[in-house]
Amino acid sequence: IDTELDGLSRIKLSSPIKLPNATGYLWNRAMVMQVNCRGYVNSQFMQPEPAKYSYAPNMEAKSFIQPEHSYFSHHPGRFFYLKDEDSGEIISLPYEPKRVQLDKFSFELGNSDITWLIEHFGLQITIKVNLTKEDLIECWLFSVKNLTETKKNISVYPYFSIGYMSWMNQSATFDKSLNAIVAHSVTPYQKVADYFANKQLKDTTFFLSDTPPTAWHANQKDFEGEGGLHQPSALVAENLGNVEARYETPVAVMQFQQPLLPNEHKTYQFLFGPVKDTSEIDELREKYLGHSQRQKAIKTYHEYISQSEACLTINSNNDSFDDFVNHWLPRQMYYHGDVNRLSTDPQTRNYIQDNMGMAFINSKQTREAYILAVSQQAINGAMPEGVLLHSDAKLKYINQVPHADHGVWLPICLSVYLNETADVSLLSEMITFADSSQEQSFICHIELALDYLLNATDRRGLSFIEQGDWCDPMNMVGYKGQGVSTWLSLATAYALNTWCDLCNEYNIDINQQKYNEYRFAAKAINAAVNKYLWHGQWFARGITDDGRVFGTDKDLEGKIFLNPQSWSMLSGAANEHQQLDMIEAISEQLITPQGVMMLAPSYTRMVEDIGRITQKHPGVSENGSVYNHAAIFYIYALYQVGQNNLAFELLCKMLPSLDNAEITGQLPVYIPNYYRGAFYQFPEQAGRSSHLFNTGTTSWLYRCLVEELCGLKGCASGLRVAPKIPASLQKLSGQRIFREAIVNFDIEQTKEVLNMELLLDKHIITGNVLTCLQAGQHYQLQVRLPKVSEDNVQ
Ligand code: CEZ
Repeated sequence: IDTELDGLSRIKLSSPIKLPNATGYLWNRAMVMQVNCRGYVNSQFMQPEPAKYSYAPNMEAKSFIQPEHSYFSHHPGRFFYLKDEDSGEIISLPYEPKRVQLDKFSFELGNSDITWLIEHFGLQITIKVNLTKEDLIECWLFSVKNLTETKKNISVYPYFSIGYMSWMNQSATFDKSLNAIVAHSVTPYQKVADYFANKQLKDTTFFLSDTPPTAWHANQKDFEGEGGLHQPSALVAENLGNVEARYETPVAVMQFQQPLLPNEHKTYQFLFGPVKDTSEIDELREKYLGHSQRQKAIKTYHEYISQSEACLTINSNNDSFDDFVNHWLPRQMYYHGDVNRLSTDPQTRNYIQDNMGMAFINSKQTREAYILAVSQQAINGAMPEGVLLHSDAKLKYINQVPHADHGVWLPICLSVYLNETADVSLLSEMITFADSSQEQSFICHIELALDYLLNATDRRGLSFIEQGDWCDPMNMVGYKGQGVSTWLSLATAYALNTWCDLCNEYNIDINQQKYNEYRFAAKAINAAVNKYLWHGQWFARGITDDGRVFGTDKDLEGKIFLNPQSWSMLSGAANEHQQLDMIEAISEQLITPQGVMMLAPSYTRMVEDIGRITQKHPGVSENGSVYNHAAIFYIYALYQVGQNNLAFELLCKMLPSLDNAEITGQLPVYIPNYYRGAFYQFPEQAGRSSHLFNTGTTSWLYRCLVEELCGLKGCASGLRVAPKIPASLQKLSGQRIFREAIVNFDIEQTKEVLNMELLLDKHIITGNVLTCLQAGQHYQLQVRLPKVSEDNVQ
């Protein structure tokens, strides 16, 4: 494994065996593909609901992208069998399905391409894939060069899975005029109405080549024959048998017989994707086939992904940390903000948090998203379960279950938007409701959401949890209508305080009585949480429908939950003593080498007054993994209470790196939604990555880096400077783009000062707010900080 920094970094893996599940991902607004180092691919496109064009060999359930996705021998993939015609030996590239050890192997993840560089049989092979900016197409390049002194005779056989398309109708054959294998299907349905709706579906998958094949094969079973994928029978004969699939599982295989003189090389270009009809294949061929078309597409796609550049670049003298922060993290944050995890009804909390991250990249998009979100609020203040992104979209899966937390996110996340832009005009936008054409200001929408939350409380003033809060699968604590959530109560208090703080900072015109009411309510919630839920050293997680307090020392499993502790620091419920108690309990029970677990011990059996979370495998997802979204809340909270050393330590643990790759099993190109937890129960699996790059972690992590670690946070009058540098980091420099001003900064800890000193373009700044920054101008900021103590308590 090795990393190379060439402007934009490429992450390289030099073995297909060491990290067999390692993946990279590419996306555009219409599709996403996760590519495994061994050649397996998981891909889907939007039409507008997520759909497949390269299916598994069996009927697949439609679901969201799952963690710890497992690969199996007939898993969809893009493979290239390669026959040495002189010796008859066959291998498959990049590695599956034949699994022959290759002389040289390198799996390389770039910003906008995924590439393998391979050597075997004296041949040098490059396989590369990229997407396009907006079309539904995978663009592949296969090039092979003879490195030896003798002439070689080879056959290259791309094998692209099409899979089980439909039980009603599926077939595939070679279309000579297109030079493509074309597989047709009919999406199964029952209702007549669906016939009309399905008419627009892209039920055809095509695989097109720039070179006419020697022969082809489109029938998966027949191709394999008795040999199986390891020794496909169809490869025994000199040429493939040109076999169609007629209500048989399609596959796209072509054969290119090719002599190669010493040093000679040959390149093939392939296009693969879904279409509605063959005329679309023609259009795509025109647009993307050919050298110059390919170069153009690569460039525009690169430009698209490069829009992920965000507002911070750092240099901390740790290349892999910097590379992740400067490049891979914004890339992942942009993926979330720009395509909403490829769903048409993102959960409201995800939508709002993912768009918080967008405020660091392209704040206009955040603005539009927040307006759209409140336009789907009910006039009684309830925020929807999910935000519908187009007119035909419907609330599906998890969005049909009532969760009680959707109202808290807007005021909390809005503060990043305002800090980045100071755009108070958003607050006076007049916006209608899901169930009323009455127009109300954005301010009013926020207040309605807060009022709704305040009304959804029990006699103690604690928030009802219904069938879940931030924690989706905590669905049976309150399904009878009585159970309450500590976390949601605290999040409500925090949302109220955040809104009041924003009103002060940005001079928002809020009725004084309302303001007082909110401050009072936040205090009352904090008091109620202390009264009913503080148990010894930490806050319990909630009270069930039948009045059982859970998440305390009395429980054998699920004794301590992370979220209530983190959010009590945010809401102000925890005093300093409590904070220290909680931090100690967390470090004893929840900290692992990969970060902080979200609860412990993980549940090993169903608890019927808690719910589905307890049925998840211990250490997986919400049942006590290092759930990074929860971990980043804790880190953010630690920064708020001045625990800067600990916050940084945990933040570093969260980042994937080449150093911990053998434990996590993934490459450092994204934060996974979790690392396996249950550290004390199942230590052997602990630390494994979920390999799932959909996570609410990214925007909060970026927020921690910008606003807390670097301490370059916007406010009404400018850029407030208050770095929270840990003792372990002597110096930190970089660039912060703030309201279009370019601020190059150098932060340094030194014994020479007792208080922070700021120089802007060599002029001393009094106070810590840079009020004079102009868009388009460059500045040099020097920050000298007194030496930070190693002590965690600041
Ligand atoms: O989904 C996430 C949600 O997208 O789980 C988080 C929640 O805050 C996010 O909004 C914590 O519960 O069992 C389930 O339904 C799970 O809850 C998953 O759907 C979970 C997955 O990690 C999906 O990415």
